[in-house]
Amino acid sequence: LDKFHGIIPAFYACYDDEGNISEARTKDLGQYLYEKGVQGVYVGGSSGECIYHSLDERKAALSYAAKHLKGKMTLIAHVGAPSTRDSIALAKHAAELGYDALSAIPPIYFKLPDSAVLKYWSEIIDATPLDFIIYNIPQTTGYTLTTSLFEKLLENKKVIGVKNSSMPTMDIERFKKTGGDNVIVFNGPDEQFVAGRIMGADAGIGGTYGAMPELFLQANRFVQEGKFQEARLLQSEINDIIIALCSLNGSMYAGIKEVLRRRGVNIGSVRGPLEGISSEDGGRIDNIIVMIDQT
Ligand code: HMN
Repeated sequence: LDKFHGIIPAFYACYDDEGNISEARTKDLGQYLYEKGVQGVYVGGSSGECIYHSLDERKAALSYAAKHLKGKMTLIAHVGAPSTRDSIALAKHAAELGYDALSAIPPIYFKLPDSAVLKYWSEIIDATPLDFIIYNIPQTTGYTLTTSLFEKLLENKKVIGVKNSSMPTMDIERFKKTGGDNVIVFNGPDEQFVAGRIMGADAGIGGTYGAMPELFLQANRFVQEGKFQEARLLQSEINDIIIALCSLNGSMYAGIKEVLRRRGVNIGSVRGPLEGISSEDGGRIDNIIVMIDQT
């Protein structure tokens, strides 16, 4: 499972100037992250704006990322979709492209019982030979993974871990305790990356890593070296930056994309209903870049 250990940015949706998924810009973002030295990418998740894409667009996003990053880093495909059928189609596509693992949120919109959630994940897992990472993100899906369902899922050897985006770091501790050394637990909330690592997360997948990969790589090194005071202080600086990104008029992702654009990586803006940046955001983004560069 070593290939999953480290900093794994959630890959952003890369659009051309007309708002279509862009292969050229996917390549640019991939190259940027590769040069920063990240362990892998998580493609087509929340930060990939998957929820706003057609099935064909999602397939294209997975294809472009694989085409330009396969062999360079670990590739995780998020394939969760409203229907099991679409999720399976995405899973098969990702397997053909050579992804290292699949991942999926639980079913969304209708509140379904654990039996349906288990069936949904199991059917995705059975559709390909790939390993599977459960995605627990209660604040957006309304569904909370329990340790007992987690245990049941782990009976399937293809289930290698969980990306936990719930806020209590205790959830990370519980999942790690339940799965032990055979599973990999990913920290989801970037605001508590350091805490998550200390509570048992082996690695991190995050939506703000792309804006400041060097800072998360450094925080991870501090934790590995047992330099917890340094790690805590760096996390505090990171949190100032995340709060500034979340305080823009535009959506956080629009802000991150503007940061990237000013760093020479243009991946377009965001798709509605996410809001683009406003004119007032310009100066705030100047500040955010100073914060990132001075940390
Ligand atoms: C993804 O699926 O693309 C992200 O990795 C999800 C990730 O856990 C993010 N959570 C949400 O978007 C709700 C966080 O990285 C989040 O962006 C960050 O903690 C800032 O709030």
